[in-house]
Amino acid sequence: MPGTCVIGLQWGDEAKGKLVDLLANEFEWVVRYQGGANAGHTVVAGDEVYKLHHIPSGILHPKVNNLITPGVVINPATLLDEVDGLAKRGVAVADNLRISERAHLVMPWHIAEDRLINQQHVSKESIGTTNRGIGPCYRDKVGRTHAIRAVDLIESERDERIAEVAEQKLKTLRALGGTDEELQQVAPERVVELAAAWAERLRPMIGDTTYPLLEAAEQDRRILFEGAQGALLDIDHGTYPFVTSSNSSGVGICAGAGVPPRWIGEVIGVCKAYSTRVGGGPFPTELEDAVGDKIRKLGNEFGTTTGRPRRCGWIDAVALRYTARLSGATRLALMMMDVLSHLEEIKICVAYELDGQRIEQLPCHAEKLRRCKPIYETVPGWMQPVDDARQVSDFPAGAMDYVRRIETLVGVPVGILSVGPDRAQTIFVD
Ligand code: 2SA
Ligand code: MG
Repeated sequence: MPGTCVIGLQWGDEAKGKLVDLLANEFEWVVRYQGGANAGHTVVAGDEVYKLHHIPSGILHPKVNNLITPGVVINPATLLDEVDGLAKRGVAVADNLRISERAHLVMPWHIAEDRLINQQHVSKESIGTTNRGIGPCYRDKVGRTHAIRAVDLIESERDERIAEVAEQKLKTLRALGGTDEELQQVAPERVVELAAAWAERLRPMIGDTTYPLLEAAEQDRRILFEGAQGALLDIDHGTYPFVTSSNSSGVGICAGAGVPPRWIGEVIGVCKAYSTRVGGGPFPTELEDAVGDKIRKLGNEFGTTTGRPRRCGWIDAVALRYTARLSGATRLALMMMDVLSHLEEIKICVAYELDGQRIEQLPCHAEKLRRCKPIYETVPGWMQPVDDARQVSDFPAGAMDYVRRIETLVGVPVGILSVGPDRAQTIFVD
């Protein structure tokens, strides 16, 4: 089967970028198929740290063809910054990156709308978006009237189309109470000019990705699909409304990439050995105490895109069992095992208590999930560093007991363990 996917099973930041970079060598194609510049994939190669938002993590491997397919929303300015940043460090981008002409563009008004709407609360709390214009861009895509796609940048009626939408958006932003600066940012003449500059640089990269990808799949070429965010943030299946605006669980691959399900074989479900969440929304196993602070510090749990401190807590097997099944995970990758080495006691959430009843399934309603109290199993910490581990036999028994317990609770075998950011700090489990 040609297709392998890397999917986050929690609320994002599971270290998917590291894994994709590590696996990319074995693939001819690496595909980003949903989300946008809200993603922040950190890849460490030797002494170099790369923070990628749009560009597939396969870009660091010169032989890999990288695709950004129709389901992604692209901020052209951010994408170009990323291209330039990589070029400065000797990573050539132009030849091995193709952007789908069907992909929608995040325009300056989307960023302003995101900020203005994000201040409002849904069910007592703000979603806490990344303010990258993601929700407003996907909303316009589905609404169809005000959307701009990559193809529009390179078509002859570009200026008219953009000016027309900008006029409409000016009215919207005024009504939402946009600042003078925000209104200036979306002035039609300004955006028309910006778009012309983007078009000139992006034209060689914009094209069809669907036929080449279908051909690659039909010819049994190896394709790696790189998920962004995590399954609990899936617009249809996550902790709605505290989610992102795309299908970030395994079910999103086909629609976002434009490949039928028959070509997807392996799904690597990536999760941390604990949980984190950034932004608002229920988080049953959250630790608002010194242990949470310790995990944040040891795991350097701060947003790659926004620098926000991430909320930290224990691993949640109820949520993981759900997202692993939903995403069709065939293997788990358990990341950041090194962080738990410093904890005397470790807890695993095995079920929830909701209104006095034990439940083992994730409730759909955010308010219900907020009322869920985790039922924990407590295990002793192994209190021994594991960052030098290179094979399973290097792990202390307590660490492997923890791994085995997680795989039993989730119902999927652990195939990969990670003990640090470096490529070498990855252990493949037989
Ligand atoms: P948005 O901006 O509309 O997608 O926000 C909606 C919710 O989705 C969450 N979200 C994320 N959660 C974790 N990591 C993400 N990417 C960045 C990273 C985040 C950062 O890799 O660190 O730098 O802050 C990501 N993207 C979206 C978001 O927090 C909202 O809860
Ligand atoms: Mg991230």
